[in-house]
Amino acid sequence: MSELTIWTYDWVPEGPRGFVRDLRLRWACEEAGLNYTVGTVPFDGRETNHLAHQPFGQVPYLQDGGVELFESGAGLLHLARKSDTLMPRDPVGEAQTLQWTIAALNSIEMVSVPWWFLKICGDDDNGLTGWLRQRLDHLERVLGEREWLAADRFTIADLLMADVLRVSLVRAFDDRPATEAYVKRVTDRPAFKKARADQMSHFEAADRVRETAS
Ligand SMILES: N[C@@H](CCC(=O)N[C@@H](CS)C(=O)NCC(=O)O)C(=O)O
Repeated sequence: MSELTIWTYDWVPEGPRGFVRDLRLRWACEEAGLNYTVGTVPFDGRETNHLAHQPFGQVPYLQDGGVELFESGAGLLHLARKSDTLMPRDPVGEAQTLQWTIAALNSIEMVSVPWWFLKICGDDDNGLTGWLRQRLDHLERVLGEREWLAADRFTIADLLMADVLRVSLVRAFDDRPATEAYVKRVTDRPAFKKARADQMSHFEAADRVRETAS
């Protein structure tokens, strides 16, 4: 079996820890029992130092033997081919997983990230608030009717949607009990807890290296 390497930064400031998107790939590997190692690229100079691997200077990217790919969503779909723990193999279950995986990225995160960014920049009631509210309200209705987004079971669509929704400002935006219960249900999974703890340890170890070097 080929060696999986999840690439992330060698260090990040405290704010994004626990949310850096390598966590999505770690989490999927943990769910599926796939062995992986973590590789690092320097955070300092990220704008230019690894553009050959990730054309926007971001992380994560994934290496699987001779295959290399960026975009956390693409990485999840790649991993899902390796294990039906991540995506069912029947055509209906697979189609549902694909559509909700894309929905997490292209219907929710596409609004939630710019909204969150404007909000932390101090633009509290920014022009995206109504748009995000509408998307989250629709999702609340869907999640009130089912436990999982696709195929009546956990899939990468839940992993991704819960990761998009667990951002504290998004979570605190109005009261949506079904969404809150869903985020809790998905992030209560041991694989998420392990992936998050491992990411925190990775950056804490980097703090110690920096302290020794300075
Ligand atoms: N659409 C990309 C987004 C990647 C992304 O936003 N990565 C963040 C870390 S979670 C990053 O590298 N930020 C540093 C930067 O943009 O300079 C994906 O899902 O992989």
